[in-house]
Amino acid sequence: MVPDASAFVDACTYLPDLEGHSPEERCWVPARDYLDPASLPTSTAGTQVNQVIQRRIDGSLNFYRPWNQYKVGFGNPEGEYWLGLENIHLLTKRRKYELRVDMEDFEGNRVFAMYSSFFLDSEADGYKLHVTGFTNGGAGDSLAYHSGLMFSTFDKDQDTWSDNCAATYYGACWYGSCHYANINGEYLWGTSKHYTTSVNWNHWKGYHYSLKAVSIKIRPVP
Ligand SMILES: [Ca+2]
Repeated sequence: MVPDASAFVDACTYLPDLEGHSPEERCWVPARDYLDPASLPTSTAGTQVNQVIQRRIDGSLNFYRPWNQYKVGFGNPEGEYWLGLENIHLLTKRRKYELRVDMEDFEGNRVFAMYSSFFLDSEADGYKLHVTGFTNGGAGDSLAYHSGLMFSTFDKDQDTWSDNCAATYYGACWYGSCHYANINGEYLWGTSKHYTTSVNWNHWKGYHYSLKAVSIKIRPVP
């Protein structure tokens, strides 16, 4: 499903529409370049294209992973992928970024949520999430709740619940008590009897639906 990079990197632009596969849906950046925002590919329009920081497309990769892997990243930039909390923090502390979450269900519907401002605090501050400026692309805002919360994995509980959200809901996220978005949850292929444990974006498909695809991209803004 993911085409080769040379075919689209130069044409990759930021299209806030829902008609078919948008170019940025397929955009990627070599992992070795992630620490240098200046090395991000540039579109023909002269703007830097999106950096993919998270992508689920087919359930081929296990996302139930410990803290040290969420910190440094895992997967393949051309497929299922997590860039890594430290990398994301370093990118977003150097300059301003906007964030876009694209998602798709198993019926072929595609929606997105956009945020005009995004950054993560340092590890010492729990890689706390900061998003503001929501724009609705049909997905609804399932991330606002998570803004201001620290990141948790099953082996590092930094949520605001007396129990462990990551272990209970099989994910890793900026949990509170616990989530509206479980984008790193268990990949369960659509409607499921399981509640809140799968790849959920509650404001669009609820807690009983595991998305077919979800990706999070960030792009520098002036
Ligand atoms: Ca807890």
